[in-house]
Amino acid sequence: MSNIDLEAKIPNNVSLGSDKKLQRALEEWQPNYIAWWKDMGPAGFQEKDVWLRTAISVDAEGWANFDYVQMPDYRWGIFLADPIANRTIGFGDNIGQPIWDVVPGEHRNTLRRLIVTQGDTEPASVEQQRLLGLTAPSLYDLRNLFQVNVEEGRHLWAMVYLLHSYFGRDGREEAEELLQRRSGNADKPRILGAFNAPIDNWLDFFMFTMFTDRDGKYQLLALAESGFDPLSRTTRFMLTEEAHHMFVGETGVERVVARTAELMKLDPNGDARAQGGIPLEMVQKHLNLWYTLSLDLFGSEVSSNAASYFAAGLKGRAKESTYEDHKALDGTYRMSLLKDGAVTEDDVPLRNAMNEVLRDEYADDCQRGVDRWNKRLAESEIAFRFALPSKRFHRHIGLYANMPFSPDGRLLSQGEYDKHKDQWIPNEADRAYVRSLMQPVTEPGKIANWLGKPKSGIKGLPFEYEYVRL
Ligand code: BYC
Repeated sequence: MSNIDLEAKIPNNVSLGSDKKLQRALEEWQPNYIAWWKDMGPAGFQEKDVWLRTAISVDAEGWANFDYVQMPDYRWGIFLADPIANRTIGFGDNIGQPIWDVVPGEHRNTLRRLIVTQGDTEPASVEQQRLLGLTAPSLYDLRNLFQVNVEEGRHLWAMVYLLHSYFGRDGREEAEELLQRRSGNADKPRILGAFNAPIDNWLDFFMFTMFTDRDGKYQLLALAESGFDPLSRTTRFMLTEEAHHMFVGETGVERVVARTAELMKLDPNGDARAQGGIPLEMVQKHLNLWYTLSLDLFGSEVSSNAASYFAAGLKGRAKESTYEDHKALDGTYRMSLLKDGAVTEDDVPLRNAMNEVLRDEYADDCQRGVDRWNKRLAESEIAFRFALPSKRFHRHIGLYANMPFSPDGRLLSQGEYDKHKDQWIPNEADRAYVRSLMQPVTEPGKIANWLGKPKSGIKGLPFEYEYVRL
């Protein structure tokens, strides 16, 4: 069990105190991070007491402490999961060899790039969600938003620790740049597409935490397999925190659905909108948007990058140990491809298909969430059912990028696609309507009309608890 230093300027279990140079470098980055947080973190609530959990160890039991804290004082720490004794590289050409405790020279650039890409998403999401607190539907939701935000901040710390520790001056420069790019800024955008899309309402926030954080889960699972052990250990612990983020998303949408179902029952014409709710068709459009933006985050269907990450032992499959063949040299993976403008099924060499393998596991996981929402509808005796759109619909990366596919996966003419797009993806009028519902509710125990209450509060506390002291 690693030593935990909670009193240090930067709480950590990586013996930071014994490496003065590294400690100094991170302590120099710290005020820049705080300045970024104050500038780009949650607007309007920095001086409020928020009932937050803070990671204080990596024990499966009791790794977190819950208390009121003002966000700029949050104890962002560096925590790596405990090492696994005698761990060896679990896949690719170097299978069976000892894991790396330092960065192998030949993989330095690739690893840095993977770590920077991962790191970039964390502050990006905080920036995207910056204004949401001002329209929170309840104190419970407000607190959950801030919980997600501070933990994305900690995940940035996790990646910055790796950059500072293992990549010298380049790493320190990258760490600075992680604080310079801005979500949605045309001149200095965040690296990946979905992290530049606006999140200006709570339905998008719930969809983001359902679908985009779930991409995070799968990318982190794949990186947790890495032969570069510090990356593996840090991502393993990040996954512990990530679970709550997806909970916020999945139950958030479920509560929208439950409330819409109630309002439909209340209305003489079964019209949720007439009662100030979000119609199910509109929820489906937001689902379409965030699911497809998140599909893009897995990269191209056929990817030589993915093949070389796998070959080198840098990035595996999620839960690599559940597969039989860890070399993936002979296998193939069946996927839909485009040939002469038509969709066909074909076999792709397995290593080149690793992005698609991960994307398919992700899609199955998303489907389980959608099934739970549909169960809610069935219980309410409502005929509507949600569906994940085709993986070809509304894509911006890979084989199907910018091609006019319908949600059920048919290739349309551009004209036909443009004619229907407003029925599939939130249009301006939809956005204006959803925004009009976003009125803050800040009294303990109260909730906005468009959203259902959660089954319980946080950590055994009631929903009525004063999660944020205003
Ligand atoms: N947007 O072979 P390709 C999270 C680029 S979320 C823009 O297709 P590859 C979180 C690609 O970089 C998880 N560009 O892709 C969630 C490449 O560029 P170059 C984040 C994209 O390399 C919520 C080119 O296209 N973690 O943690 O196999 C809140 C062709 O490359 C995109 C990671 O992503 C895109 N969507 O895979 C907070 C893990 N996709 O070389 C946090 C680290 C591809 O031509 N990243 N490109 O300049 C990776 O493993 C890989 O970089 C990717 C791409 C999976 C993203």
